[in-house]
Amino acid sequence: MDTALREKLESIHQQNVLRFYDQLNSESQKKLESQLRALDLDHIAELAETQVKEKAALPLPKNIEPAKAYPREADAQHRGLYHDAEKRGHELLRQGKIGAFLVAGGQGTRLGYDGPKGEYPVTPVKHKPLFQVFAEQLRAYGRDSGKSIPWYIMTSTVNDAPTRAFFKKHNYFGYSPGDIFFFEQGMMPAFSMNGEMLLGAKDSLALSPDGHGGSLSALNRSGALEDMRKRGVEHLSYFQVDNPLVHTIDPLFLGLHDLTGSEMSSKTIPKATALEKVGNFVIGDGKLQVIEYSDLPEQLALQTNSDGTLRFNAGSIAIHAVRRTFVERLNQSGRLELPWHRAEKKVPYIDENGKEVKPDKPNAVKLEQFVFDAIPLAKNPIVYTTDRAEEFSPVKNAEGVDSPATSKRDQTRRAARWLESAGIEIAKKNGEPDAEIEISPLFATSAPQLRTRKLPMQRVGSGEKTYIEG
Ligand code: UD2
Repeated sequence: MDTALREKLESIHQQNVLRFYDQLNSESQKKLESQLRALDLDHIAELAETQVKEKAALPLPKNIEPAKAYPREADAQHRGLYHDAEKRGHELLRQGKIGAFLVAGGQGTRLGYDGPKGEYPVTPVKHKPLFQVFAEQLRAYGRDSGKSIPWYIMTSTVNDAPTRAFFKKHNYFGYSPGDIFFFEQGMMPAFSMNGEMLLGAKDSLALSPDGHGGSLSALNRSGALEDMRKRGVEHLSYFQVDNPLVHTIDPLFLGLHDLTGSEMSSKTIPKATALEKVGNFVIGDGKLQVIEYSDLPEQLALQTNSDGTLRFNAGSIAIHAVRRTFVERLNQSGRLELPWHRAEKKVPYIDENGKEVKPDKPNAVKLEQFVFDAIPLAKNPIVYTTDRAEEFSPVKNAEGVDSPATSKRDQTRRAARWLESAGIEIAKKNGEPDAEIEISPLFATSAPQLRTRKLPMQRVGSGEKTYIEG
């Protein structure tokens, strides 16, 4: 080990991570060294003091008001703007100025799936994995605009190799491999409660992904931003891996984002319940921002308007449009200045005697950055309302709400609605489609597009499993 690194660790009181260094073979020594070199150690020292030892709660804005959002459908006031925005969105696509950005650093653990979450089979009839749903949608949008869409996919250290192998095994789901740019997100060490970095093994820090906010620095570090510049990509259409209903590309939303000069735009839906586990769009001390469900004071979350609707009703579904020059600006200083969210967790570690400890209560602090914390730093950020039934049904839990079962139900419901809008009759039971229905994104990416297609049937009967191929 070079003395400079050792001295640096000593100077920031983190030399304990080298406790077993001299016993390690040279490969293991290199591994630990490269993990340490990947960290900004001055920053680690600062975070250990300010975020770990001190239980610094994120300061909430003093004045919290509901945020205003653009309506889903254009009213008289917005008709002209929405018309221009949709046109602009299509133009941006034709000119190759839109890239897709999937953050897929997460694993399917909560679903009982031991692998990248994007591999999880999610559709009701063909059981397509999440990655395939997104790939086919993006292929369809690229085909329709005559310009293929560069696709940036953020993985994490644990799932990068499996994710790449999965895409390769499936021939990139028909995507051109040259248009997919995989890159890894940053990792953060877990800290003991007294601020020391923990070892997960004698030759490894206890590392975990640095949150989806880290995607904004990983874009820069990985060369993805450079790739965007070369290709002339001006905006990223950002989405998360767990929502198969997402419209990965939405010309109206992207056009609105561009025409309003917004640096970061977001989609919102009315919340299902006051305490639903989604972030809340608010105006905090005059600035648009998201306050996570766990941070919004309950008494605010429960407030209602005189007509009984929720006062804070704008839920965040983690769909954004982000201007490339904004991401460049955020990275200018060399450090992404987003707040760190602190969580106390049970993290297995190697103690001073070299024994592995599996704690039964939280023993460590993990720090993550959240992508939506960039919104208050953006110029002219806007929020646009979408429809839950059309665009949000994530798979997060093995059972119950936001599970594979509810998501499949919602995918079938949406497909049934699209077909009904084209005059197809759907068998119903208690008001619900009595069938499982799946429409390939290559056949149609929206109800209006579906209505332009020649449909292979007149009706969907009881108990049928219907797949409409693209
Ligand atoms: C997120 C939002 C919540 C709401 C909800 C909508 C946060 C903190 N909360 O809740 O406000 O919008 O989504 O579904 O975001 N990911 C990475 N790297 C990481 C961490 C996460 O790639 O280091 C990805 C992960 O693969 C997934 C997404 O980010 O695609 C969501 O992460 P999560 O499951 O931790 O967020 P969740 O469901 O608590």
